[in-house]
Amino acid sequence: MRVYSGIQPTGRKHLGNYLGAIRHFVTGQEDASAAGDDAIFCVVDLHATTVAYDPAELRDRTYDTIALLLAAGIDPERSILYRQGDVPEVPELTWLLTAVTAHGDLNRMHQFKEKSGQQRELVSAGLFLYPVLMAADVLAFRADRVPVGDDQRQHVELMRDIALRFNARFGGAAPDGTGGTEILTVPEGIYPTSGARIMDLQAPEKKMSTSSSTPEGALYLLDEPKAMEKKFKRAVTDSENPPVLRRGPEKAGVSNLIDILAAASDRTPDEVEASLVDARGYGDLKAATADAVITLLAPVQERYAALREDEAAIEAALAIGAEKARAIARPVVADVREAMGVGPRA
Ligand code: AQP
Repeated sequence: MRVYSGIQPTGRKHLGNYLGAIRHFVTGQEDASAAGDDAIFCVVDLHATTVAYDPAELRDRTYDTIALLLAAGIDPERSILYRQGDVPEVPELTWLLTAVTAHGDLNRMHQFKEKSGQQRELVSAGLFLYPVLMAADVLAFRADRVPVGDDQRQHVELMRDIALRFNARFGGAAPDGTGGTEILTVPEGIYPTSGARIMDLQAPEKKMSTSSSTPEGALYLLDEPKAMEKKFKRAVTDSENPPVLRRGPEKAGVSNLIDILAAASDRTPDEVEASLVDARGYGDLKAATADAVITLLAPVQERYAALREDEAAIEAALAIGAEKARAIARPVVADVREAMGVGPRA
């Protein structure tokens, strides 16, 4: 069972990234290792170039993100940890896969609609092709599982469609994937049961996000504990009187805090609600949530500080990761080229 996970080196990573993705990367590493298979982790610097960005900042954020993954528990000895731009087979595969990607499908991607609307100067072709690059990331490794947050469902469905269409067009398989040759593995999205969609603390009807949350609405993984406490204290709830400490359709803020507390303390939201029966008000929920999140992130913050300092050590780990990644991707791309009739006869 090969597990593939990617993360962008954009902005400061937030609690949604951690509970929806990074934490499950570590579980994926354990599962893959127990099954004697690879877990692959990629910091997707090429994806980060699809919106306006600063080159020096991109390099810094890439180191930040690698250090954060290491601090969270990714072990480059047991797993493959690489930087996307170090593996040229992936952009090559991206181009090859555009042959089986429908323009109309790319046009329907929510993320493209959202992010293209946010661009002030240029809506790049890269932003439009973002999901094909993401498909190439995963398909280049014939990964079986892709743990992601809920917001990536549409992209994962598209990469499955691309693999199925490729196998049908070039491997003689039926459209449902049966028969023929499975040149590309059709991966499965794995969505967390808790923490799949952490919402903005100030606008709880929107997801917590790097690009659209305010600094008060997003809880950054490297925020000082005092700042975290303050953000939870100011989190938007509702004006029910007496306060109702339960999830509900008109209670986005309270539901979000309960979900965060559940994910951070490894309980179900129902268990958290049961534990709150004697709480006096929303203040108790906010304090308990802040406490659980600070405790959860403290060891990550501590390890991060030491790891981030040593860029040479990060580069050394990345060089090994790139070599291991290329050794897997190279023959896959060779099979794709051969099936497509690109380049000399094999
Ligand atoms: N709010 C969220 N709740 C749960 N999971 C989330 N993820 C992102 N936001 C939430 C998951 O984090 C992983 C990494 O996503 P990314 O590489 O796209 O990182 P990002 O750009 O920092 O994520 P954002 O905040 O979503 O960025 P923008 O604002 O650019 O759209 C993914 O698995 C994602 O599902």
